[in-house]
Amino acid sequence: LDEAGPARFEELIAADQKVEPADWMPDAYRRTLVRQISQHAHSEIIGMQPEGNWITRAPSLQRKAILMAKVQDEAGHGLYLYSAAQTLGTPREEMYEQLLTGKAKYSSIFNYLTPTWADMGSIGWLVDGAAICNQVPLCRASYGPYARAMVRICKEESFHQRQGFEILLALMNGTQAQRVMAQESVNRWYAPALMMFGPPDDASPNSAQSMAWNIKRFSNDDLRQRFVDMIVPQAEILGVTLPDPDLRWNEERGHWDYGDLDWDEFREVLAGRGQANSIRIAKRRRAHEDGAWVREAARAYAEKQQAREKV
Ligand code: FAQ
Repeated sequence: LDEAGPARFEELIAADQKVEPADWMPDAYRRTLVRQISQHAHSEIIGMQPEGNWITRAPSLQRKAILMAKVQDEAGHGLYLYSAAQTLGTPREEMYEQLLTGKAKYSSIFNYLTPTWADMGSIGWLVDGAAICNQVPLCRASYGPYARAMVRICKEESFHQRQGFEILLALMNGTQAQRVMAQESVNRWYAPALMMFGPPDDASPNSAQSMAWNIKRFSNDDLRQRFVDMIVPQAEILGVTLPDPDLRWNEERGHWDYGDLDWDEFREVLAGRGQANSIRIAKRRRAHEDGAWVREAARAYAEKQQAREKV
């Protein structure tokens, strides 16, 4: 038993320093981190599907190469995040199991369908844009392995956002039909992207404790506001209209006011009744089963190496 552990933990948090895997930490801190980091990893892995849907149909060789690189980055993000979560003592197999059986959550946003090419633009611009707003502060999260993983992830997300913006810009500079396609897509992705930040602060049960532990640095609503303030001028440059009649500059607050979001829709998606929940999980299960031989081969190889080292 590490008697100095609890006091040392409090000191680290008070001094805004990093907690490392071998340090003592409260069970609830460990559980919160495993929950958040594993859900984040699952989001990256499931998040490959909406865009993976367009790799074979990208409109040019260059667009296809860029999209493939982006989807591969998402796989990489998922893998570093599973590694970060494993340092807290939860085996990767257990996290996979939670995802495949529907016990673990992943971001609501990946349960929306991607019927048009413009959706690749909207995902990059709005979904990666929201991801960056949410994740840049996580580079300062108190748990060292999570914070460090976030640094590289955020750099890659910035490239992802720019490529999405550029897809929409090309469409908005294209034909009338392309402009209509871009606007229609932004109409579908705007509100779900705002919901990515989670429930409003007064309905966010985890925020207060996560902020006290320096895991979250800003509340869900503060980050959502930051995102709205960021995308309004970008929408102007693109020439798209954000589908919110209540969007207006508030001189007093120095921020953009925005309309209420449909939190019933959010709850429905979290309950598994979004457009694509069952498609996403079925596809993930199939991919996991198809990959069984790779895991077996890797295990057999590791055992062989270990046996050799013993000789
Ligand atoms: N979807 O008390 P809070 C990406 C759950 S970006 C589903 O406020 P918390 C990049 C929440 O888990 C997307 N569930 O919770 C990419 C909790 O349930 P629980 C992933 C949500 O944790 C781009 C309950 O509601 N990013 O993948 C959502 O303090 C393009 C109550 O909520 C991250 O995961 C939601 N939107 O705050 C990839 C970032 N919101 O667990 C491919 C890290 C809330 O108690 C393509 N995570 N819930 O059963 C976070 O920053 C936080 O976990 C929040 C939620 C802010 C998401």
